[in-house]
Amino acid sequence: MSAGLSTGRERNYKIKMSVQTDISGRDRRTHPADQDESSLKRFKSSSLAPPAPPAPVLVSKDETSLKIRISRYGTAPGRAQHKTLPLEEFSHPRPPRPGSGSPRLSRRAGSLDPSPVKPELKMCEVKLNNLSSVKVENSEDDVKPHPTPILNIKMTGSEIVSECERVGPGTGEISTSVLDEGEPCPQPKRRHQLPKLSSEQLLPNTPCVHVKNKQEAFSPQLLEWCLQRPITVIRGLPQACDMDLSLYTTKSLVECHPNHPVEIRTQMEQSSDENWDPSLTKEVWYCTSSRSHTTIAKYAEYLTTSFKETKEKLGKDFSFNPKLELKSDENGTPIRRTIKFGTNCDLSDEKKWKPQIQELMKLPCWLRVVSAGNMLSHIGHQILGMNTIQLYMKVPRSRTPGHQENNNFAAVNINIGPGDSEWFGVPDSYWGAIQELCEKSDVDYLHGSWWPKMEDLKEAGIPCYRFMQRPGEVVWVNTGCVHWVQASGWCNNVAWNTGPLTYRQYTAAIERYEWNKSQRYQSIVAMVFLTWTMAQNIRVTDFELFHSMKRTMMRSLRQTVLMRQFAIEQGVPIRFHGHKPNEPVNYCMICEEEVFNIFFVKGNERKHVVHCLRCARQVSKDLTSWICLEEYTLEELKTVYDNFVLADRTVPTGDNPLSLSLVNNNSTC
Ligand SMILES: O=C(O)CCC(=O)C(=O)O
Ligand SMILES: [Fe+2]
Ligand SMILES: [Zn+2]
Repeated sequence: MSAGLSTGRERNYKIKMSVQTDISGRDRRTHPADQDESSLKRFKSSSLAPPAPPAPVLVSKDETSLKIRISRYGTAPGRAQHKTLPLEEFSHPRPPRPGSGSPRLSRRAGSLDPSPVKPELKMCEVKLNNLSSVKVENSEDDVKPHPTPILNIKMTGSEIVSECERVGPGTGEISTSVLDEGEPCPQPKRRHQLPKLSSEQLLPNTPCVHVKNKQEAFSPQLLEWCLQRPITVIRGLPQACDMDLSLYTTKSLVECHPNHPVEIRTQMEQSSDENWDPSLTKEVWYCTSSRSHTTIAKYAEYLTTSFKETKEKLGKDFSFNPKLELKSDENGTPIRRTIKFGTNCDLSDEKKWKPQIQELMKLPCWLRVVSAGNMLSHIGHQILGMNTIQLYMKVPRSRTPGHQENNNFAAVNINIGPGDSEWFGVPDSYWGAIQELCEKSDVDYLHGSWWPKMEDLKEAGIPCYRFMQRPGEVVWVNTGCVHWVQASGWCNNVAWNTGPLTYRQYTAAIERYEWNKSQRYQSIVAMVFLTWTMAQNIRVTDFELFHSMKRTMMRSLRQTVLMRQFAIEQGVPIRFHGHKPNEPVNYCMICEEEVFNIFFVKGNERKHVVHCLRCARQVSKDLTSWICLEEYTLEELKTVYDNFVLADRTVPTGDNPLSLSLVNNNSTC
């Protein structure tokens, strides 16, 4: 399976990383591209299943069969993003509550010069949520709960199967949680559960690293630095890696594929310190925008017009980051224009965007779109914008509302220029506090689009990094960091996600996976499927990561046995469906939860609509007229489960200073 996979070896140069913010005198060095053997163009997906017999037509919500990086504007993720929505689509603001959210009529000057990046570095403590117990899986009937199998990860696959068969599925309410038995879904931390911060700590200096040469770029210290901080600006990286960023300029993109589609968000032009409601009478958290579509060439025309107009208007005061004139009418109501943001432009097609994709291979492997040490490279299919490149084309004031990445994965973003982008970032541990504020501000944290008000954050004691990303600068968004971005000038940005093979990243993704289920929000990264494929591809030396992955697999094996058994008890036929390599993951059409291995379709329908057991039972409790489909045999799953063992740290695996888990060379299946 893992032919061609090699150890994710990092070069262990003994250098001291220089840390500074001065970018003057940045020179272009011409080092040859450093080929890292751990980087692969494409990983094969799971070979768990043998070739499948002719399969029925499966219908899932995502007709493109591709998961899509979340659109930041309140469209549910994973849905086709090529439909035009009605104008003035409000992004899930909560219905107003009586007496709440008194309109703020004060118009503030709206600072045009956001806080500059301070030259000093500040160590930032990254805290993981200590998740409190709240939710207990509820049972529909008021009867004595059916006993649960007593399992632990030291048991063999066969022992787990026997124990599950011994206990049986009971009434069919089978937990799909991948957490420990009875462990409640992790709840977001409220602000009062976190320590008080000084006013200095509320506006911390942004971690910033200046990479001066290739050695520094490829040093393990740079990775270590980034993994230890919520967000980092990396300066000088494209130059150090001899990258040609002109491949991503509007001019080059138009020359390559003028008719390539771009999603447009029509927004109100406003300063990054304000967020007006559409009537411009009060400042709010929810963001309003409407969606439409165009092509790269047409957006480029719009960009050119916007650029020329500003140049004419500003004359000698023109800059690539033009100041916004904060005008208001005779009643004091602000006057704001509308602008168009070219967003979520998909550069995944390897034939179409070969030079653009290849150029990014010059980056250190942990920053690449595809690499052996990136969890998202093991899923075996494309998740648009996550394990493929996404392009943003911006005019001044284009806005990406607040969010965490799908399933809390990390992100890499390069500003191509010529203008700057202004970033705001809040450490992962405060996401619950932001969610609390979203709620107070009548907008849904997960489903809605929102732009936090700095004053509200300060008042709530939420720390926020604020900085400029200049052309050629890379922003590393670490696991779970909440962020929002506004262009100060005309600029393009390219971005993608990565999943460093660490316990922290894995558990953050799993916790969000469970939280998403509790919020009926689709997890774009199918964590159960990913865990099974990673178990085949990766040698895990970190005990905590191993333990968590093994637990996910154990829980998933448990579900398979109990669901199968329930189907058998109900007289439901079980058919082997298989899962072809590189085939995307199935999601329940109703609740949008990942269905790994076992799912249900109506026997009498020509097009088979994927249902999870819970949703199938909602249609008929005893599963009358349903068919159970299975993607892997129990034998296959047991083998993968048993073969996944904690790898020996003492076995030489190349330089791995951070004890990141390494990619397996062995073929296990
Ligand atoms: O450049 C932008 O506006 C998008 C930023 C973002 O959210 C990301 O790259 O993760
Ligand atoms: Fe993002
Ligand atoms: Zn369902």
